[in-house]
Amino acid sequence: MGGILSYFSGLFGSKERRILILGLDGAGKTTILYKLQVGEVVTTIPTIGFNVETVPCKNLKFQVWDLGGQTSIRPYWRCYYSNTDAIIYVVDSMDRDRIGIAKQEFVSLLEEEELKKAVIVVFANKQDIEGAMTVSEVANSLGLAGVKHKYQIFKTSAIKGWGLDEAMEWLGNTLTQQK
Ligand SMILES: Nc1nc2c(ncn2[C@@H]2O[C@H](COP(=O)(O)OP(=O)(O)O)[C@@H](O)[C@H]2O)c(=O)[nH]1
Ligand SMILES: [Mg+2]
Repeated sequence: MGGILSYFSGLFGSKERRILILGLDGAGKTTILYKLQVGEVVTTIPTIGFNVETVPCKNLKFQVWDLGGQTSIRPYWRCYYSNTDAIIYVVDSMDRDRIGIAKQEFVSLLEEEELKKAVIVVFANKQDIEGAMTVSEVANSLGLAGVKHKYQIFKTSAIKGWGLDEAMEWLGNTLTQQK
């Protein structure tokens, strides 16, 4: 087992943690999952028909799927919400056209009863691209200032690996301090 695995589980303590990585399609979620190198990514398609990527990494369990689009499958997302410790919400900082939809999806996540206690980490992703929205533009577009959950936003580039370790460290610290 590589050092990265122990690095991650070290950050999060011994308690089991469930982390959802969510955002619109194309935001960079799958790229982040591979970049974090937490383990083997297994893609399953629940009968209802949306892809869920799962990576179990010792005491950590990452689950990833795309938000937006088909409204008929939404109710099934709830099956995955219980006992979620954190949500990593990934935003494509270049996608100005869909930032409004990204916000709507974000707001509905935060309204979910089962996610009330989840810590929120926003990744303003694709910061390596010139002309991308800044972190504060992304924060404003999502209405982050009004969020009741514990949250933090990070500037990331999944491709370059920028900001990922910093964000995971913050999350690890925040979760271990909580309980
Ligand atoms: N330039 C750049 N491209 C990225 C970044 N993250 C993801 N991408 C690209 O964006 C596209 C969608 O990424 P993917 O991880 O499949 O998004 P997902 O649908 O959220 O899983 C791919 O072509 C990625 O290579 C980033 O930080 N910078
Ligand atoms: Mg993907």
